[in-house]
Amino acid sequence: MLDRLRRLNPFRESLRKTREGVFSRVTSLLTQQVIDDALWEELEELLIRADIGVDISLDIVQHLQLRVARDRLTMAKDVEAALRDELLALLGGAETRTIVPHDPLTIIMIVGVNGVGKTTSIAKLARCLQDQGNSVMIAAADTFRAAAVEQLAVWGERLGVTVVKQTSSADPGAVVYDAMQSGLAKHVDYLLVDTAGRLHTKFNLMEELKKIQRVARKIDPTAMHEVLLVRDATSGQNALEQTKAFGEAVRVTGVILTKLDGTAKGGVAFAIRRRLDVPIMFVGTGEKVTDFAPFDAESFVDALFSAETA
Ligand SMILES: Nc1nc2c(ncn2[C@@H]2O[C@H](COP(=O)(O)OP(=O)(O)OP(=O)(O)O)[C@@H](O)[C@H]2O)c(=O)[nH]1
Ligand SMILES: [Mg+2]
Repeated sequence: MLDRLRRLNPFRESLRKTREGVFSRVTSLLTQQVIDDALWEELEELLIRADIGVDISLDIVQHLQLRVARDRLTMAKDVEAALRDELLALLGGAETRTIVPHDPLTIIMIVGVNGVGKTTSIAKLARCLQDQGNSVMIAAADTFRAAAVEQLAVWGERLGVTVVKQTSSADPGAVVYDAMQSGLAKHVDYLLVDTAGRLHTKFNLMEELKKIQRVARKIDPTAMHEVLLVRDATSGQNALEQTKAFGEAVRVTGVILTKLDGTAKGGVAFAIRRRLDVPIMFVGTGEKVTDFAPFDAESFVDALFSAETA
């Protein structure tokens, strides 16, 4: 029974390190009887350790203090419930956002710095969309790294998805243009665009993203319908600047948070949400194509606190 319940929450296993490293301590801290300064200090420290960020952790503690005073809370377990509320609100509440299909072809561009898991996430997303009964095509617009097209071709074969490609060093905009024409001709539902990893500080590379978008708009002025920024959870607070820079170059509509399974700093999700002000839409929970889940704030917060219940 417990196993079944555990499986229901896709974040339970991937947040294990964050839960065991930090939030189990938060829970035991909040079972102490008195609510005093020492408790607040320790709570703040633990939240910072989970990589929620110093400013956000301070805000959370301040809100909790106000709430304790206002509602005359005396029981530590009430503080835990209030903390869960705070965390949920930081993630934008319980409402989830999914990809809205665009007729006749929904184009989703995947962007991010090097090695964060863009190509793997494309395969995972393709599979997820297929599972929902959609037809999918992939544009291999990472023409920069020699092995990138090959990597996608392997995934394409495995998933039964057509990968539109040109020679490496081809213009990524041209690849997308071709792929859009082909996708429209073949009446596919979704076109996923893989892009090269790029440092957010490299002006030309950020301009290239805008150019890909401009080319796509020649065929469909409403493109891109989604721009998903892939963020590696293990890179923590340091990488928040890149998150912001991508948002300034293209209209990022959502985040895919990868490698959540490899870190005790899963709290970075809260910092990303606040910094970028777009929802986290999917989470990568491992290297397998099935290790992928739509983001759900309630399950995420719940998995931070408890290993057992659904
Ligand atoms: N543990 C874990 N590994 C992941 C996850 N997502 C991707 N990876 C691994 O991260 C590595 C890089 O993944 P890629 O998909 O090639 O990353 P990329 O962003 O496309 O890389 P570039 O195209 O070189 O910028 C691979 O070894 C993946 O298996 C995840 O959610 N969890
Ligand atoms: Mg790649």
